Amino acid sequence: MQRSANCALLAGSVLAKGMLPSLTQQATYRVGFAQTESDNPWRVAQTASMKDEAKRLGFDLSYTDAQGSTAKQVADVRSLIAKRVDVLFLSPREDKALAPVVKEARDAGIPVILLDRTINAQYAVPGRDYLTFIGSDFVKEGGRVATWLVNNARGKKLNIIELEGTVGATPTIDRKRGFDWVLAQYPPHKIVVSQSADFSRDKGRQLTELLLEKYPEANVIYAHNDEMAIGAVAAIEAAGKKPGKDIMVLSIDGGKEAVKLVLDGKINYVVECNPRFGPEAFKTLQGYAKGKSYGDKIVNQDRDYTPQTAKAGLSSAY
Ligand code: GYE
Repeated sequence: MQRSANCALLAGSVLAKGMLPSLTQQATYRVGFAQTESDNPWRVAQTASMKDEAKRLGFDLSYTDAQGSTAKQVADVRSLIAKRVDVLFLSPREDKALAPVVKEARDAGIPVILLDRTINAQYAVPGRDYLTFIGSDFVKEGGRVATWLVNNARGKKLNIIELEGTVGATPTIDRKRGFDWVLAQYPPHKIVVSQSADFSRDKGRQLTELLLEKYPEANVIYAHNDEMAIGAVAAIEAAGKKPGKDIMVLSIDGGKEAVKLVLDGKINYVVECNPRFGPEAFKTLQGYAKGKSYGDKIVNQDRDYTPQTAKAGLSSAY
């Protein structure tokens, strides 16, 4: 980690350029949080966790909501830079498109911590352009779903529809990579089609409706998040079939609604992706100010929900 010395004095100066800005220890901080959208329970839970922790610590949090628009998120980050926040938390909607503003923040002397989605190292480098990434191991999440699925195929040949998340978002890229890699080792199971439904419930429902018609042999839906899986359950029912039985449904996130659907037998398996980032995010901020070093990422540990464990996990699901 390259840290520019005494960044409060150097902020925005030529010397600070290209290096990770340092952070002085203060009783309170002005913190920016650039969120991607707020139209689903995962985002709502994440924002609440960030706001609650800021409040508990008495830090001033400036929050922006990009409403599902990458262009708006770029503008939001620039507005937080203009506000001269001390630290910026960013959940980058896409990886490449957000890299330039991460570097603009760094050059303005503001350390950036990436939350829940990261930026690939070819576009922005941890320890130089931003401090670190806090989030789940998405490749592992996809791999866990595929492993559970092949172990529970019950002699059936699996023909899978994969509902991908937002194009260009790191969880989409990695959840696909992890799942596809494991599945490729278990022929004759296969993915019949893989398309984006943008992490959205409604798009998940519409796309499933279309794809079930086009691929009547499909007997599994693997959705990159709960929202799309819940949309898929509705589409399967509308087609007169039984979700969880005629067509297996698997997803990632682990919100209450999806965990309840596991209990109802309509979703077969969910890998958790915990949205409660507040405590770890602010702990990292304070640790950095104290001079602690951080690696490229801080990986959240996530549970899973099977028909056997869903009941016990429901009350603590977000
Ligand atoms: O799975 C999804 C959300 O970036 C890890 O984004 C996050 C994902 C999460 O919209 O539901």
